[in-house]
Amino acid sequence: MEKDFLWGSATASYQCEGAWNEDDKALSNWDVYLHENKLENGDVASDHYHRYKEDIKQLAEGGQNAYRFSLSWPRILKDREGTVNEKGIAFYRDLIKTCLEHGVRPFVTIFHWDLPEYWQEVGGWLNADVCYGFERYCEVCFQAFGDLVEDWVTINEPKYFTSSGYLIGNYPPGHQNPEEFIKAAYNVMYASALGVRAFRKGGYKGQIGIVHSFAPVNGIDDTLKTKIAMRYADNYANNWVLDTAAKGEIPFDLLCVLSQKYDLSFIKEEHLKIIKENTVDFLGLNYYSHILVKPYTEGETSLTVNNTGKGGKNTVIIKGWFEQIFDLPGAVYNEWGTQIYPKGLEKGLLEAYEKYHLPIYITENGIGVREDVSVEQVEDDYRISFMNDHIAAIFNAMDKGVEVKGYFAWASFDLYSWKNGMAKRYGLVAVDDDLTRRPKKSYGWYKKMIESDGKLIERKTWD
Ligand code: BGP
Repeated sequence: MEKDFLWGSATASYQCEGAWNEDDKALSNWDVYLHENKLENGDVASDHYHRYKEDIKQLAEGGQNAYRFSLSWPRILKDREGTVNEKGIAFYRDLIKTCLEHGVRPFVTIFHWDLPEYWQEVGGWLNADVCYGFERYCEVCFQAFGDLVEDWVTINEPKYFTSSGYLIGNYPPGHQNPEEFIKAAYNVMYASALGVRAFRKGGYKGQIGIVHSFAPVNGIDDTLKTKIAMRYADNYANNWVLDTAAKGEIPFDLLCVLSQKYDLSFIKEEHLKIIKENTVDFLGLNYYSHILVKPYTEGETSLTVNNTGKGGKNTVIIKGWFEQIFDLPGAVYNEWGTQIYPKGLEKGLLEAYEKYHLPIYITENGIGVREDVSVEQVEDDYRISFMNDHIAAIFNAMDKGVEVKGYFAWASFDLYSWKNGMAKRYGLVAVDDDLTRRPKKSYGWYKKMIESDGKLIERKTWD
């Protein structure tokens, strides 16, 4: 492996920090949404806010040389005017310094979904003012941490949180409105470009990228009809984020189709110019699964998500565009209906690199499982085999020339899974109900694998 290859793991502020109302933190949209709906929340989560030193030490002892985490916007800025909360800055500076003291590279996501409620109140991502609020927030982060951090991510998974919040309706603000989804999605990509512009203008050291919920698209056959369905699915799932961030171009065929049905007058020439001029340095790809599609047959658009882990698949049918399909012979799923499909990662990496020619980090990869964490050690052989096979897929892609520069397991330790709560565990380290940390078997395996410089990976090929 290259000497500077990053082997790490990842978390996100809302999912692990807790301390939701401490040290002058403002409310986030997730605080309010989960409280109002009386749902399991991240008030305490993994209590990382108070235990980050222990967590980072453990991560370093696990042989990892990078930690991907996110900054909480409402912890850093108190209001829409952008008043800085010095306590928030002090917290993250200390967290970052702790990383550096342990030889761990801080890989910082500026926004991982916890929007300040003061922005949600005025329309959230439907209000273009939020884009400029985000720009200001980025400037504050670069100024406060730019001397210590060299790897920046503007936004985590634009596709996933905007479709969940504005189309499917299972994330805040809980709307189901295609027009809103399109507008929010556009504003998020514009905001990301403004963040990149602020980084370049300030002349900060290092690199800046975006993280995408990468869902490579496969088709059931090679017919033209299926290929058209695949293009629709790719535009829906991937291209509007990746093309826009990497090439500075919103897919033109997507705009053509959308403009027939929706008013796109919120798209302004001056924004497009900023998007074009401020593309990213690298792509962060979160990989959980692929999507298999067939041509659209009948029925209304329908999107379902399994947030219970009790049966049911995450299904997308978009009227006139495509239908996602499941249950081909031999397919294996986790309890939340996500197919386990490492082959999709190899193929997806080849496709993404061919299209964008940018360095790639796998910024998340992992498996969510119900686990009894009261035991001395969780024997998570399924996680070891999941990670082995996905890393093998990455190695295959690298052998074929794809420039992958790092891998982050999701997650560093157990944390709150959006809408699934603590029932769906991803950590390399178990976090018990009393918040005690106990490394799982996978933590030790990952350490040995990193120490072996990847040689411990059992290599695989797929037909
Ligand atoms: C990604 C998010 C993460 C994380 C992960 C697992 O989409 O970036 O924040 O939650 O998915 O998803 P979930 O917790 O819904 O199973």
